[in-house]
Amino acid sequence: MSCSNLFSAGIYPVLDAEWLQRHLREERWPVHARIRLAMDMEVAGIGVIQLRCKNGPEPCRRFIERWIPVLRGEMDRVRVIINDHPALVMEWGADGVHVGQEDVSVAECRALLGHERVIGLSTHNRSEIMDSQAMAIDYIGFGPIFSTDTKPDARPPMGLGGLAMAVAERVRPVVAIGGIQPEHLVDIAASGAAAAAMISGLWGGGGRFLIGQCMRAFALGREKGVTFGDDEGI
Ligand code: 3NM
Repeated sequence: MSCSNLFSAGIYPVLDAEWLQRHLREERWPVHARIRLAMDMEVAGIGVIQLRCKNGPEPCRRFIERWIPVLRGEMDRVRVIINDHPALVMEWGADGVHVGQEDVSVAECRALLGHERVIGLSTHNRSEIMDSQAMAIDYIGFGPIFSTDTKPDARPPMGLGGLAMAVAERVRPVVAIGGIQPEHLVDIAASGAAAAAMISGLWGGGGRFLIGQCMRAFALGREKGVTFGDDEGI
């Protein structure tokens, strides 16, 4: 499928079941708290959201059950991507899947999902990026850019230099991930990444949802990137 509009907002929020439960007790939120979050993302113009759940089949099912109806109810055009589980994408009528290097293969995902749905693939170095060239994917995740506590088995950080390399390969739109905080977004965007995928960095003190602030910073970085002559990055 085409990625146009998918990353127009620059921020790719990842709602991670484990992180949200550990830090914000998401499983206890009243439904209106989820509705409020979805409305904030809709108003901001978010085009794609990932539901990420590494907790096993039953907790994942409940997490998806809590979120998909709310996202569908409150958001008109958003694409909902589910991490790791192409079968759940079909079951819930979601819009795509994001897989890692060791997960279900892209070929299997594409066979199950058909050509209209989105497939994203995590990459961590040039060789994985080059290998992804022949795959039927719509975007690559690239990271971790910075060190992160969210993914205990994350690889060593690649930094902004690594991100510049990933963008320069021009294989697919690059979504930067890993340790990204609001203050990094100007540089991430200026480097030509199509978007920043964020888990912990979306949340400020007291559980404040920082989507507007993040999007403004990304937009500023895009302008800066264009100013410095790198207007073809996305
Ligand atoms: N994937 P945070 S890093 C899910 O490098 C994930 O592929 C990574 O969480 C990769 O925004 C990461 O809180 C964690 O750092 C992202």
